[in-house]
Amino acid sequence: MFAKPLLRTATSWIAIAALAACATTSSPTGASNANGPATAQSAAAFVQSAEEELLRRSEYEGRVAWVYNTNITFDTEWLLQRADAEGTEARVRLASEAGRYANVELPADTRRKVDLLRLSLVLPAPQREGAASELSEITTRLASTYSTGRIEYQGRQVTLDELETLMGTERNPARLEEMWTKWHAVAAPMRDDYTRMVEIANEGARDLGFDNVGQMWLSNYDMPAADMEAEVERLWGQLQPFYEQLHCYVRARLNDRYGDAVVPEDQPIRADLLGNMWAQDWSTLMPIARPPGARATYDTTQLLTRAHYTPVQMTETAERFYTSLGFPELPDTFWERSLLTRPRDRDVVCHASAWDIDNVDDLRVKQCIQINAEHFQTIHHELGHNFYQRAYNQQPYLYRNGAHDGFHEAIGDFVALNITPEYLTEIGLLRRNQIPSASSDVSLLMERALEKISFLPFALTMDQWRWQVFDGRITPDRYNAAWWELRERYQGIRPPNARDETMFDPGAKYHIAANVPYLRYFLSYVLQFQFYEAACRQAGWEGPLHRCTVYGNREVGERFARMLEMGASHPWPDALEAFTGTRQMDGGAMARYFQPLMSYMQEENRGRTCGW
Ligand code: X8Z
Ligand code: ZN
Repeated sequence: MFAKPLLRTATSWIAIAALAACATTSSPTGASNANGPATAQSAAAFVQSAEEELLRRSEYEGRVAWVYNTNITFDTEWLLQRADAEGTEARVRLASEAGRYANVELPADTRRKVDLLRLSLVLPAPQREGAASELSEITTRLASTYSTGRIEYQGRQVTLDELETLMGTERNPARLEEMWTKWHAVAAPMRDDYTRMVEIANEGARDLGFDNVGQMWLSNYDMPAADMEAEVERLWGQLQPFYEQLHCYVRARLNDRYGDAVVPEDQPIRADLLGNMWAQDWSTLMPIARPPGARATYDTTQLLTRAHYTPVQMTETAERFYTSLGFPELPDTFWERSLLTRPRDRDVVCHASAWDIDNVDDLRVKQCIQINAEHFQTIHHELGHNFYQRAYNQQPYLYRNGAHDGFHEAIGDFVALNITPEYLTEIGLLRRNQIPSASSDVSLLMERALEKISFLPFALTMDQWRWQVFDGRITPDRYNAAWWELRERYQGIRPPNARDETMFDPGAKYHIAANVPYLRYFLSYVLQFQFYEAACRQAGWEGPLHRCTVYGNREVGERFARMLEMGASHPWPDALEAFTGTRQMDGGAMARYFQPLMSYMQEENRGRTCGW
């Protein structure tokens, strides 16, 4: 991750390269080239000059990308394409040069930086003339098609952020199908661009000595790509039984609501009925999925609305959690330069992101905040990126990054797990007499499960599809069919109507249109529970895990900060160990958190035929 927007878009950092004209040919075998023989000494000099160059470029690229992201016009697209193409050329040149040191013995620190340089691109371009420009033109067009997409619904032009809210509140299947289908149609024109993009980027990956782009993405976890793929399988194996129970339980509740014709109990669930455009977060189904007989708990959206919260107040509240742990306040420039609501007069990239424009302290969030529970979570998520960025800003440039990308995604989500009823009382959003009693634990856990467990197979599908597209197992004539096969296999869902190859349904999700790898979120959902369990143990918490909050706990904050300050300076197991005491990613913490709910669901599902 180099550029600065965190959740860098394809455009802002895929590319990021430069000086195409003077690119040297790579020689991954380590032979000498125009730069002289590859030795430990030349490696140290190469790394130093690469860090200087990238630091310089990254601020420029960050500002160009910010201007595009907050005001999409012909000219900002033009600027972005150019900065992106130059950035890609520079990074390809550096990655290629780094490849020369593959078989040279180097001191550990230099070896780590050389390896990071080799992996610094999301979508590499081949080094031939014009390739980086063509790639940037395509990725910018894909990103803009997504972010400027609108549909006509009930006589008006509706943007995606509005549609997302409607998908969570509308319960009429015909209207849900209409919104879903029209939004997915926005992505159909992306198909040819996506096909060409895969060809170019794969050629770029092969030039750098990788089999394909997917293998390159999987090589970014301090272990061989094949081992990482096996790790993912292992983690999914730990948590899959929870998803199977949740799927079974939710399908039965939807069946109660909609009947056999709409939700047959032996079929995959219709994707548009799950309360979210991508069926990746089912928490808005809480009114339908609430355990029968359980008393209604509080509704966070209602608490925020009744307290007349504004987007700025939601952000201040999130900031306060971090300062309560001992982190310094955000700088004034954060408040002056962030974009916290959708502007009425121009197109922007509304998908939330966090930025560190100068790699030091020019931190910003860009989020079209709406006053609801999901956006309250998201602003905690985004600030997690910002506090991480500032914590590691003393590291050398190449280490100003997450221990791995899943860590970066997990920081703010770990903090948001601390939003318990007791915490909401402490900050004055919930009255003491509204704190749900222990008999509501199953409801509280159900709401979290609808958010967290439902997400896991979705996240896997996103990159399973891309890994297979990049390695050729999925060919362009099967893009859509393969997408739905994976969605059915992992998530047990189906589209509301027939799909065919004139459509491009994967592109209806931001991270595919914008080329942001997605495995990071799967890993984050596992890691955030490991962080949370460790933090609560450090705090001496003794009650049920999901009631624990470490709000205000400076000791936990200090130990947490020690992990964040490491950035990417060490292999990720070192960072994980610094905070949690373990060196392995492990679904056990998430499983323990949800165990009381698991027992409840198993009981409820007794006699049902689960699966699809
Ligand atoms: O993209 C995001 C963040 C920015 S890194 C808002 N998330 C994923 C998504 O929206 O699909 C957070 C959860 C998963
Ligand atoms: Zn994020």
